[in-house]
Amino acid sequence: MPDPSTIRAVECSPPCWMVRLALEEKGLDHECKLLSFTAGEHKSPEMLAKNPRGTVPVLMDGNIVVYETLAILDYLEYAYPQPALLPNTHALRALALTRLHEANNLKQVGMALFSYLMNTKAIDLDPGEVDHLGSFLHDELFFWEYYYGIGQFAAGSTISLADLAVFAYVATAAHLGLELEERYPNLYAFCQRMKERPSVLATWPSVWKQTPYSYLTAGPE
Ligand SMILES: N[C@@H](CCC(=O)N[C@@H](CS)C(=O)NCC(=O)O)C(=O)O
Repeated sequence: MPDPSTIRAVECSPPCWMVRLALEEKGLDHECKLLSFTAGEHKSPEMLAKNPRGTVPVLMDGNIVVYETLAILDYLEYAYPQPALLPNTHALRALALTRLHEANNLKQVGMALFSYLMNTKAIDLDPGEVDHLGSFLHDELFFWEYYYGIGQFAAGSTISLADLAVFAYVATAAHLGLELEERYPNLYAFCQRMKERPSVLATWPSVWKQTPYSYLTAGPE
């Protein structure tokens, strides 16, 4: 890549995290500009000119601007095919793409819960609402626990874009107190493997405390 690409992201955002993971996994020289959500930097005139929806992540690669997480991942895989983050056999690619897009279900339930926890002051948190939103997450994790019992990664024995997406959501939930080890041993093992990867070490949210929160610790039975 002649000029390093730039990504505009916010920390602790799973969609931003998975794009950063893809850039790291591909070994692409890039600059990550972290924006402040609370200061509304993602809706600045400069950002809205790049993405009128004002969402992050946004990737700039030379004159090329890409937003929408899945579009960015697709673009990176096409523009920088090595190392591949999608398998090259038809069957495994089909599986990896299915899992990648299927992870939107995880996004839906995860983001509803994460947004509630992030946007509600601790004193106003309604445990019933946390349990309610958490129950949708648990229903969804059931699928992923099963998938990660089949293979080391979402599509066979090699990491793919699907794994980056799943990891970003599951690791965020774990940071909020989701207990993986007993209830979701396959997902736990997957996350442990991921945590050893240089891409994860390089992008682990700097603002995350050492000890996870306990919001999700007592999940519904
Ligand atoms: N469809 C977008 C959504 C990404 C997204 O939800 N980004 C959040 C941060 S986690 C955001 O920018 N929220 C600000 C907003 O919606 O105004 C994508 O996949 O890139």
